[in-house]
Amino acid sequence: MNTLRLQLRFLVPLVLTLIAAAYLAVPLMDRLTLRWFSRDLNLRGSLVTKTLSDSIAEGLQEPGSSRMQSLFNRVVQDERLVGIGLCSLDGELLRRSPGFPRSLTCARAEVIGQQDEPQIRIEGGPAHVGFYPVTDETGPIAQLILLQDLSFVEHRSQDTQKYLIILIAGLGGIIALITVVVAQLSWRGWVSGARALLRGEGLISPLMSSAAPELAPFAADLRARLRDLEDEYRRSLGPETEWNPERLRALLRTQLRGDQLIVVANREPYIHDKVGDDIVVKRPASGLVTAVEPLLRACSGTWIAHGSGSADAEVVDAHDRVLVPPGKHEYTLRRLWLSEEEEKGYYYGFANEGLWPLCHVAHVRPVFRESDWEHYRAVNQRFADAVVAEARSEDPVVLVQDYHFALLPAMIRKKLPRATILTFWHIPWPNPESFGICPWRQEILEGMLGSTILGFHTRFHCKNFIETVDRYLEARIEHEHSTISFHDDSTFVESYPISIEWPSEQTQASWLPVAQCRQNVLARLGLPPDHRIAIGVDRFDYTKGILERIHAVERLLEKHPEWIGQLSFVQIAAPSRGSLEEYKSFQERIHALTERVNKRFGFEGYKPVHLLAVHHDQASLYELYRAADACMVTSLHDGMNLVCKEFVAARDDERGVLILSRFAGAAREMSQALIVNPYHVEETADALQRALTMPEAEQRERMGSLRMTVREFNVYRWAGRMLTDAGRWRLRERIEARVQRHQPG
Ligand code: ADQ
Repeated sequence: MNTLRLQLRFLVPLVLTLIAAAYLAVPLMDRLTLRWFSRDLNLRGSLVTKTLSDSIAEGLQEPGSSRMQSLFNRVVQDERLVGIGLCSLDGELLRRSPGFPRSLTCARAEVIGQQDEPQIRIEGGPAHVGFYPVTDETGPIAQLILLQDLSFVEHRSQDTQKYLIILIAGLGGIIALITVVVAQLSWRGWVSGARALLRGEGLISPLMSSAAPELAPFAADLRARLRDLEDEYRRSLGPETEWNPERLRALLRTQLRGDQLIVVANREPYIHDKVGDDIVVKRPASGLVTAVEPLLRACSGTWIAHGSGSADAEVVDAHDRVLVPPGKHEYTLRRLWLSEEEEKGYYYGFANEGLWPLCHVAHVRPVFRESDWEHYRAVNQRFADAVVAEARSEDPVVLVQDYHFALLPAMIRKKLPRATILTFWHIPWPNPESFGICPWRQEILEGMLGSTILGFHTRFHCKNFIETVDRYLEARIEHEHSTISFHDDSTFVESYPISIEWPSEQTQASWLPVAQCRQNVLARLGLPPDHRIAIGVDRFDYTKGILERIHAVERLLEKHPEWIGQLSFVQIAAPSRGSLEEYKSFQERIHALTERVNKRFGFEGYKPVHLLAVHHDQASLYELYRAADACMVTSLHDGMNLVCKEFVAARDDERGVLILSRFAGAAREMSQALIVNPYHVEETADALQRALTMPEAEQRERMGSLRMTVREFNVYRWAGRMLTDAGRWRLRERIEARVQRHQPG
């Protein structure tokens, strides 16, 4: 509508101007053409006069003869010559042809003949008046008046007018069309610019691009102002939006009326290991555990997981249950034992050699083996049986976690049709073409559609999933409600961006000051006190972009040799899936690369890259986060990534810079980080340079804003949104069941 109004505002004056131009141009054209034709007719007249001169001279010798008259009669047979008259030198009209007006005297013809537009109107229309001397060898002997038809000029002028108007109208039409197209395009450009601006990228990203480097300071300033406004807005919303354990508990009490909560995840939140004669408790390095544990601690319930610790079996009761966290006993951990064969086929095989690379498009080829699939199916069934055994009612709320359990939802639904099953897929979902290579794609989709609610980190993954179902199953999809109906069940597909638990005041109070953390970390690594450090914290996995990160550090040292001896990159890599060939060779490549870079730029007492491939406890992880100048998260593909959120949570001093891959789900929320394409080593190296030289005020500004985002969009909000949706769903089901009960017949 707005574009239309804008275009009309431009087009109406344009059309009016063209009409006015046509009105002015037509008479001008008429006069111009008339002059051209007059000049031609004069030439023609002179020629005719010259041709007739001899005959006229002879005629004048014989005044009584009729030769002159018959000559004139012949001459006017030319359709253009409408009259001819002969004047004596003293201005007397001696002869005239038929059609020559009586009123035209020689004197008048002479005056008219000298004008710019020598014409008179006679019976047949306008006529050109030419007045020419007739000469012989003695000099002028008479004057000849030639009247030539001018009506053809009028006809031509009318034709010219017609063509001119058509031309102007055509021209107007073309200009209008171009205007409309240009206006549409530029309007769309502005609209998308404005939309992007509202998303926080805005006109800034194009401005920040290399296309307009001179505008970069302006864009940075604009971005800073926008951030201020955004922060101000968030602050004004304040505690209204805060999600915490109390609110989650209240939600369970009110919306879910204290219904039983069962979590199914492959990984257990606490591992009991035998070290010598002692049993030690370990927390696994897992994003899923980091996210789901606070939920169960807040709401109690049962966590069913594979018992993988060497002393796990020693601490459980007769029903394979143990209360956790150790010493606090806030919820139940139910362990399920897997044989080596089962673990190999279901966990390492189908889940981690098949589904993991299938969903992460990170250029590692998925492997699908029939035997792995069989184990995957069987283990899923065993977990489903465990859920049924743990359920105290026929409608518990079951939270199924991750790609290890794609078949579980439908298996639970079969035994507990009234259960509310929330499945959360912690890794990306690929596009239908990529997913299509899985030989059991249909079974997997059908299994997942046993869920009441199916959650992904981002809308993009939801869209991919819905499109995959659309491609491979006969299901009804309601796009506007994001719902898939398959057989008699329907599944609500929604994005729930996962997060971490925001550290409590008590936890924050337990942290050492940042300066102390720096000192401890530097001392541990044998580095001088003013040394700068960048860090990476990951499971040792090929999707995390560790290789690309070390290449970027190497490139930085090449481009800015002033950092050699001043900067070290510390990579903490928790051992992961090391028995798989792909992981083994990847980890070897990282070790080799580290060695090469250290050889190239290191010297006695200085290593540019410190690779610590060991598991760290939470306290030492946070100490490292607090000690770092920059944290590099360069995943090649990541559902969300929690390390970046932990880094931000650890920085209560509002310093330190986050470098974040655009291929991590977290990049959608954390736009104040330095966002990079990890495949572009140069770009990542430049971002690292920018991070290391970033003024403190900018660090504070960026970190302050990031902290507010992570604090607000915390893991309780993630769980709360899912459970609220589940509560609404259950209420609807109950009402529907009641209505059906009261229906006659
Ligand atoms: P992960 O692939 O495991 O999670 P991520 O989200 O980064 O990835 O979580 C890793 C967790 O392990 C973090 O809590 C981190 O602190 C911890 N960790 C890493 N290295 C460690 C080390 N050396 N010692 C101890 N702990 C370490 C999957 C998906 C992610 C998604 C999460 C949650 O791949 O995209 O964010 O699930 O949904």
